[in-house]
Amino acid sequence: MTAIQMPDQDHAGANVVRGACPHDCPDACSTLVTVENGRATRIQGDPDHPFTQGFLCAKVNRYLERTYHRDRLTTPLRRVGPKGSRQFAPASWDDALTDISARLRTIVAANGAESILPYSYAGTMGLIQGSSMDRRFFHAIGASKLDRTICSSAGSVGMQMTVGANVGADGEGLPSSDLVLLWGTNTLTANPHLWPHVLEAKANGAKVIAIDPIRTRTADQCDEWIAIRPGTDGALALAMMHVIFAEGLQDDNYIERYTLGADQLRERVKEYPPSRATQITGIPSERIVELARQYGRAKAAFVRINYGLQRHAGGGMAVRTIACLPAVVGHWRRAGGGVQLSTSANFQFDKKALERPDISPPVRTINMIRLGEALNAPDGGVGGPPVQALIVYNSNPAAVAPDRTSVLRGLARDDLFTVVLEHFQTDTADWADWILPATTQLEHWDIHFSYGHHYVPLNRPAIQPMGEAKPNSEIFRLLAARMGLTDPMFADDDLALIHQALESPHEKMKGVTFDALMERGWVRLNVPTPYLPYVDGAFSTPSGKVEFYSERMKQMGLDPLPAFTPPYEFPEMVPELAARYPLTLISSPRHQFLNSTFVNIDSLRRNAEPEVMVHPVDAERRGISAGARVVVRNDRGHFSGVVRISDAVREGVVWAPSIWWTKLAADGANANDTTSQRETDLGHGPVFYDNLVEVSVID
Ligand SMILES: Nc1nc2c(c(=O)[nH]1)N[C@H]1C(S)=C(S)[C@@H](COP(=O)(O)OP(=O)(O)OC[C@H]3O[C@@H](n4cnc5c(=O)[nH]c(N)nc54)[C@H](O)[C@@H]3O)O[C@H]1N2
Ligand SMILES: Nc1nc2c(c(=O)[nH]1)N[C@H]1C(S)=C(S)[C@@H](COP(=O)(O)OP(=O)(O)OC[C@H]3O[C@@H](n4cnc5c(=O)[nH]c(N)nc54)[C@H](O)[C@@H]3O)O[C@H]1N2
Ligand SMILES: [Mo]
Repeated sequence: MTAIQMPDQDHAGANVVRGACPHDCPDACSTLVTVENGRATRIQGDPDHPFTQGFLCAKVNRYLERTYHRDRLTTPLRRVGPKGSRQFAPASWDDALTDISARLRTIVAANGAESILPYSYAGTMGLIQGSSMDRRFFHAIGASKLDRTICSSAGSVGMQMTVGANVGADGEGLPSSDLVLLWGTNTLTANPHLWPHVLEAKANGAKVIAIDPIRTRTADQCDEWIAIRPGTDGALALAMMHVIFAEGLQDDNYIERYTLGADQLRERVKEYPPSRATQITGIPSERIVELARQYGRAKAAFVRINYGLQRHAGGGMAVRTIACLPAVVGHWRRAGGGVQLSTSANFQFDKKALERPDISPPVRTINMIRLGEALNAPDGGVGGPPVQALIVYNSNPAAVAPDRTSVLRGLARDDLFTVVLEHFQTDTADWADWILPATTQLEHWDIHFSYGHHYVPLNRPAIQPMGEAKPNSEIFRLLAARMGLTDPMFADDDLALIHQALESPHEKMKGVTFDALMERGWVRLNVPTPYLPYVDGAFSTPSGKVEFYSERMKQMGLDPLPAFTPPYEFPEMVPELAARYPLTLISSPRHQFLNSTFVNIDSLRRNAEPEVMVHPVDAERRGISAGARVVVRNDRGHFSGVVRISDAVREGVVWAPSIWWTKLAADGANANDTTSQRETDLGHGPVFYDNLVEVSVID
């Protein structure tokens, strides 16, 4: 089993340990942790890392406060009161493992192993603590599989349909860019290490424009804010292409050589003159024309889309449509040009060796955003046995999953056996039968990828585990042994797993070796700086070209050409619903939180209450005054907050900075009490921001 191997001193005199930020963020920072007498005393960004550039974000600057928090879980806890009563008693690991493995065996015997559901996401993005021994364990016992769709699947598939993979432009090319569109992304909050590169572009003369229904802190820093209606980005991109083709601003040579379906695209965009897009997007027609000209005349426009804009019914199509733009104008040819949704598909670790999908029998797959349905339907929602055991790690579904009412009804089932691996007693842990204490990034090994740059980070443990906490990998190793799994793959320790992940024949992984990672803490993938993935085509679509026309989309029964797909809850499409619930709720991250992580950190929550930002016109119509307590509701549920009245939201839009721990909110609810389990057009993703509500003052 894995003993924590403490690292040697990295720097003469000071015990500084090289690590990696584990959180779900494109920046995947490299860190330096100072350790004195076995205690971590400082964490900082690696000054030598070209993307981290020596600074950390508001949240991870508090990582030590989080690690040494008074509420850290330090022993296994067994439920001793009724479900959800939050009554637990400490127990030994031996008792915990004995009871959990016995319960799982009984459940398998009664209903088959598919009645066990793993539930995890990106509490840590580490490959070892996130997707290695856990996957082997669930594959070996034959548990149901989980489709991990909650964040990025709509956009990822959108990129795959157009350019072939979720591989986009390199942020380090930004200094060469002459126009930057921050499109549906709150860079300063969600991707702050891109910002220095944006500033370089700006210093070199680029205009920086934010396209967002909210004037976020990022939009505030841009040259311009374009206040688009939520869920309408596809229409804007189509109208831009309309103008570009109409005015001859396209790059015919690039189109000819590297794209498929240009004639059909030209025909399609004729259907989207700026006047039509104005009706859909709410952006004045002149502004759309001007934006198209700015884009068409630029030499290397950098379009940063992130995941915010794809959380609507047509999220996949919107990303696919925007991803057509750089091919139309040929900007993929130049540093600083192109679209970036992600860089993740460049990281070609040997995931099959880590996860061993080959040992899984054919089993059903459950979509994680439909957890409510999965727990409540007698057949898990997809056919087969009911879900009888839920094993949660790296996720807090009672706060983050859509349609919370339904999720909670499921978690409250007396006949559901729930195990939660956690650092803290989260909203989800409250419903557990067993809570198992997990280590944090300072206490275990890991290796990471990034979805915003091209460097592989290694994380070395800096301190001993707190109390009896164990790494996820170790907990699954121990469970595997108790379940009678004797194959040597269940004994691989974390360092062995890291080595296996690095055994990749892929060209981009050349030079990414364990020794190099140990020495520097991070290694750039084997790609040039900046990396121009499509400078001479080489798209990984079936045709090898940018697919304006997609046969695969057609086969899925979808429009093979870019189009505007309205939100499910687009007011003009659902007038009766909109009469009752006229406002669109966006519940994107609060600056100081990382999804629901850090909400329990005093210095980050600062006694704040959940807030609801409302436009002055909408506030006046409802007689809402600043500071009032309001309830936000629809037919799915409600939550409350304190009102801020501001024209930083578009009229018709409300913003509830998220994702609150419900037990730290006065009413025990959060924005996901109002969100739905519906799926996006591509990738079966969530539609968190496709959500009509009404806001009213609480008397
Ligand atoms: N501080 C902090 N950083 C984070 C996170 C966090 O919780 N906190 N979460 C991390 C995770 S998991 C992710 S996936 C990324 C997400 O990173 P982003 O995608 O940047 O984050 P979001 O805040 O979800 O969405 C960004 C913006 O999209 C806008 N938006 C919503 N709907 C639309 C639309 O239809 N069109 C347009 N144009 N804009 C729209 C929102 O108003 C918001 O300002 O950030 C990561 N980084
Ligand atoms: N309304 C609304 N809902 C949303 C979103 C939104 O914008 N609005 N955003 C969505 C998005 S983009 C995402 S990615 C999801 C995020 O959903 P989750 O991936 O569930 O993210 P977190 O809420 O941060 O919860 C992660 C949990 O993992 C735990 N954890 C961290 N490291 C470890 C570890 O090493 N071991 C174990 N056992 N546990 C660990 C943390 O303590 C934390 O409680 O939420 C989604 N939900
Ligand atoms: Mo996410």
